[in-house]
Amino acid sequence: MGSFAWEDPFLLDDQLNEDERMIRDTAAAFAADKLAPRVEEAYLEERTDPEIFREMGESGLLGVTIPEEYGGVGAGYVSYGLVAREVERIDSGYRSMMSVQSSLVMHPIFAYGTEEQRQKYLPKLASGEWIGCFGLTEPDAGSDPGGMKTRAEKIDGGYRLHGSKMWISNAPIADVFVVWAKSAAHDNQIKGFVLDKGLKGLSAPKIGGKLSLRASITGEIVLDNVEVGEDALLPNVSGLKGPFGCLNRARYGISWGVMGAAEDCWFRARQYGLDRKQFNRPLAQTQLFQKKLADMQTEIALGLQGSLRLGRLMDEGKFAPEMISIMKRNNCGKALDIARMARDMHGGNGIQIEYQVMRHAQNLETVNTYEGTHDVHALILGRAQTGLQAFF
Ligand code: TGC
Ligand code: FAD
Repeated sequence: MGSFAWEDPFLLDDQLNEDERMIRDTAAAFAADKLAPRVEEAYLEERTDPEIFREMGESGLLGVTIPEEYGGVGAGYVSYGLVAREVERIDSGYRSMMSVQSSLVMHPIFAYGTEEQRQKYLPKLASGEWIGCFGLTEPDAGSDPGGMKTRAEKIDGGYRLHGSKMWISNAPIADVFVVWAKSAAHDNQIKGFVLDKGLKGLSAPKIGGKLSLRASITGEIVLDNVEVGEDALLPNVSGLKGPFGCLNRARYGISWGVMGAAEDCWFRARQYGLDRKQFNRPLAQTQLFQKKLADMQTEIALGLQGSLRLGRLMDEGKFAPEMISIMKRNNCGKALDIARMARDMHGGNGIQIEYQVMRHAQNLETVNTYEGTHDVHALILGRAQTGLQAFF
């Protein structure tokens, strides 16, 4: 019989190889040294320090799955997930910055771009010298990105883009914009374009007033007849499977990331319950408190095992998008429940920034919504098992 490690019930650590543990430890050290000291002020002031991208790049946290010849780490999807977990242990906004750069900007350039595009963009995105963003959502096309209105019109030597994107992570500080538009020259199919900051007609105003994900800057992308050369087109993909191929990877990373945020809430709630006494005994010595801790432990242990299995399948090239929907949906929903519970278990202190749990809970509201809402992933799974389309 083995012993029981309460904080790692199924011995996740034992299921990782040496390289994965090393990448995980690097990410954990980075998160503790560079992110944790900044997060309270960043959240309160709604401020994003672009320098974080450079620091992440230096520590090898950007483009984990991108081959080394393009500046990436050349590691697998389990490693990528472990990085997301450590970064989101501090704040979902920081993980958002990282996963947009890696999965939503570097991945499409690597998977759908030309060799020239790879050479031009990937090393600078990997080092964090350039910051990237991904524009799919529009004011009138969120869960239904196929309803986008942004258009690319063919002109001499290139394209003219017109439209607007909404809720775009990193956009106001981005150097590189991956945007998706319906292209008249390609049967009105959705095509990806890579735009450089500074193009005439391209702007990215900040969206202020967010009560969630405040450490990660969000903006619009306005495309006012932006003219680009042929070299801006990502030639090797057409249709929604282009953006979804990127979202598969980001959603998978989120499934790990939210477990990091949930673990932080669980550990803090446990410690708070051990330290605080009411009715002459620690809160942690009450049955209700222990039940909540047991629920947190159970959901996190199961969620991590699910993400690990999915990561192994991704590394073997055997994943299906529906597997990702199961893990993105369930882990986000459970993490949100856990963070709200931890807030409650901290009593009045739970609303204070220094106890961290309410910040996580507020962030997880966004994470439960972006990259496919909780309900949209249910519809993807419902369709897969009934064969019936219930979106419309
Ligand atoms: P549907 O008919 O299902 O599919 C259209 C085409 O796309 C293909 N496809 C996929 N390919 C690869 N992976 C996937 N996961 C795929 N899902 C669909 C599909 O095979 C088909 O290809 P083809 O060749 O036959 O044309 O499309 P639909 O219009 O019915 O879609 C419905 C639905 C709900 C599944 C989809 O639209 C959806 O997932 N909506 C959610 C939207 C979403 O996730 N938006 C995310 C925006 S980006 C973001 O939030 C970034 S936040 C990042 C951060 O800050 O961390
Ligand atoms: P809607 O689609 O209008 O959904 C509203 C509600 O209706 C939800 O509860 C939804 O589940 C429900 N609903 C929708 N359709 C159905 C249906 N058929 N049946 C039943 N219920 C339904 N997008 C990007 O492209 N790039 C980014 O970098 C990015 N970053 C983001 C950062 C933040 C902070 C936020 C908040 C969002 C970000 N998004 C980004 C956008 C995000 O992906 C969308 O918000 C999300 O896909 C939901 O779209 P929506 O907001 O238009 O909601």
